[in-house]
Order: sequence, then C-alpha cells, then structure tokens
Amino acid sequence: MDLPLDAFWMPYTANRDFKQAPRLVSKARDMHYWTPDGRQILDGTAGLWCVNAGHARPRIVEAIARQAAEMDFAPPFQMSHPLAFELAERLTHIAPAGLNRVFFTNSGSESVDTALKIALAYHRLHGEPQRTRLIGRERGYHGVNLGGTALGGIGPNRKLFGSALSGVDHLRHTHDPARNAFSRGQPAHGAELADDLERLVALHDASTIAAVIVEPMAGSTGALMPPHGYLERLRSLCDRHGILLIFDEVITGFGRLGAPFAAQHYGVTPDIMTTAKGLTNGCVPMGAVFVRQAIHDVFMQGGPGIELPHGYTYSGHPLACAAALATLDTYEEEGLLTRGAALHGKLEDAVHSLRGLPHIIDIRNTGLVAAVELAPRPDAPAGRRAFEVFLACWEAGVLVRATGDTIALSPPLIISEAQIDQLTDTLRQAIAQVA
Ligand code: PXG
Repeated sequence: MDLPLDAFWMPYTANRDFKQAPRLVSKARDMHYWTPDGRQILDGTAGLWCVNAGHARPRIVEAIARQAAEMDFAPPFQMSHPLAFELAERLTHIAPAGLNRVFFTNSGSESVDTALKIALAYHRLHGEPQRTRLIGRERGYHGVNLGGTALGGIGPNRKLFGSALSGVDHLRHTHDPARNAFSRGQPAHGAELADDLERLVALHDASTIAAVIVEPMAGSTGALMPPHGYLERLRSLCDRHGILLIFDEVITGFGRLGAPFAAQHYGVTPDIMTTAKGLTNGCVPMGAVFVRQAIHDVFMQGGPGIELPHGYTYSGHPLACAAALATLDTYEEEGLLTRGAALHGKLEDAVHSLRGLPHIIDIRNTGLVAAVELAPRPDAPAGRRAFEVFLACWEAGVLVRATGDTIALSPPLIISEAQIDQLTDTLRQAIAQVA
C-alpha cells in the first residue's frame, strides 16, 4: 500500500519504528480484524479494552446510521435531546446501587477529569473548601488529561509534563509477585496496603483530602487484581475520613470482570465511578461519570443557575447515545455483561496452563482479563521481550496487548471457548519462540 505516513503523529506509539514497519487493520467483524492485505487477526484485546460485544455488530451499526440521518448534533448546554435522558436512565439500571446520576463525556480521560472536578466542587459546596488534595495510586492509569496525568502512577507518562497538578499524592501499588505470583482471581496478600491512606492522612491531614481515585483492577499496568479485602479497607478508610472514593472503571466497566461493573464484582461501591470504552462498544467516543445521588443533590441545593460549570460540546452526542443504547440492547440480549463470569474458569485454566514456559514470572486473571508477566531482558529496555511476543502473535494472526513486561488478554465478551484456546496456544508458541 502506498500510504503517506509522515503527517499523522500517532498516539502512544513509537512513531519512527512504526513507520518503518506499519501494522494496519482495515476491516473488523465480530471476533476478528483483517489487515489491508486480507490477513485475518483474532482480536484478543477487544480493540483496546472497548469492543466488548465484538466488532461491527449490525444492531449498533444501524442505530448509528439511523441517528446520523435523523439528527446529527444537538447543542448540549441549556438544551438537549431525548436519547441522552433515555441513556442516562438505562445506565442507572445496571449501575451499582446508589450511583444514579450520570454526566456524559467523550473519553475515559474526560471522565476522570470530570470526576475530579465534581469531587473538588462537592467539598466546596458542602462547606469543606479546604479539601483540595487528590490521591491516586502508583501504577494507576487515569488517562492523559492534566488531572489524570497527575493522578496516574506511571512514571514515564508523567515525566515530560512537570507537576501537571499540585496537591497530589499517591498510595503504594498492590502488585506483589513475591507473595502473590500465579494467583487465580484476587491475590491473598496485600489488604494492608490500603492502610497507606492512613499514612497520607497523617501527613496531610484528612481535612485537606478531597478524593482517592483507583482502578478497582489496574488494567494498563498489566491487569493487577486487588488483593482480598483491599477495596473494602480503602472504602472504610475513605468513609472514616470523609474522603470521596472514585473508581476508575474505564476498563472494568461493561462486563469485563463478569459483572456489569467491578464495583458489583468486588462488592464495594464507590462515590463516583468513571467509565468510557465499552459504553458504546468502542464505536463512537463516549464516557460517562456515575455519581451518588447525595453528591449530585448538594449541587442542586445551591443558588439558581448553572450548578456545575463543566461539560463538553459533545457531552451526550446523539450518535454516541444511539450507539450506547444499541450496545446496551446487545449486551442485554446476549447476556454479555455476565458472560465473563461463565467463561472465567475456561480462560483461567487456559492461561495458567502456560506456567512453566521460559521467562514467565506471573500469571493472573479475573473474568475475561488475563495477564502473563515476563521477566524483563537484563540487557534491553523495559518491555522489549513482551513487545516481541506481541509481534510474534501478530504475525501468527492474534492480537494481544503488550504493556511493560506483561502480555494482557482482554478479548471481546463474545469469545468462544475454541477461540480462547487459539489465543492461549498462539501465545504459548510466541513465548517459546521469543528468547
Ligand atoms: N482510565 C483508565 C482506567 C483507562 O484504562 C483511561 C482512563 C483513559 O481513557 P481514554 O478513553 O481517554 O483513552 C483509560 C484508557 C492499555 C491502554 O494498553 C489502556 C487505555 C488506554 C491506552 C492503552 O492497557 N485505557
């Protein structure tokens, strides 16, 4: 193909390497991508953790086409359109109990910064304006806007951008292969790491802390499952200190762990929950922030006028709403938001059968997420071995995700058992082949 490659500055990509050897896809259906030259690729990553119902599902495609023809755009400020209300209401039916007010954004990053702003504004309206400090966690990923960059806990994502936000601190991460390697589901050790919040409370005083944001399962840094009891402990410490707990469910939302949301899977409910990705099956960019009614109501008790001076031109975009409603129909009709629970054992056995292959130092899984962590090559940049495994899988017709030294699997929730075997068999061969 004779594509002009220079002008497009690609996101989160080694542009110079990529442009030497581009990897392109140009068609997708159900569990597969196709390259421009017609090679079929099994999608082991649901695009980028987002195409939960599989690709190009007719119902969703038709809903988007119909809506584009009917009404392409509606102004979202001081006006709206029926689908936005319908969608917000539908979402409350699957949301964790109590999280029944929904603010629309266009991405996970925007959901995160929206949630942080709601937390700050809430405390101010609620008579505690000094609560401005925000706490993230090491190895967390909360997108790329300034709030998410500051709260994120991945060094290389932060270092080019100065302090991004001031008044931010981080809990320790929970990844502990020395005690928890090869855990199935939640690891046994590490609930006490939630007590790190007490250390930050002692340092900064609880009265200065607005919110803690964590991914219930940390996706981007290699699928780190929360230790047994950890989220419960974090919840109770936040309650004790009047700190809002935000779950970033951009990856875990919409069925990834075998329940609609990780909050339900783990039985711990946050005060605010950020989502995106699977909300529209990845078809149209959209995010949603779910907020406890009591928090929302504090805004509604203020003076007249605009309660929250925040929102995006494309908040609740008609095409996104149409896509999301058709996505929810598809999830519901096919039982996809709980299918991960049924397939959990199959994926678990398949992925743990790789144990013993060279360089594998940990395997972990929950629902339709699995991760295989490789020892880094001592003489190469971090993540090199995993990237080579990714390339070998790609050549063998399977898409996996390399993140640091970990290979992450997060297939569409429609995957068959035979396709789970194909995924893990290809990974087995790739790991064996990459020295
Ligand atoms: N929060 C979480 C937990 C995420 O995983 C975002 C926020 C940001 O969403 P947007 O839509 O702004 O990208 C994400 C995004 C990976 C990977 O390799 C994951 C994401 C993005 C890029 C790569 O795991 N998740």
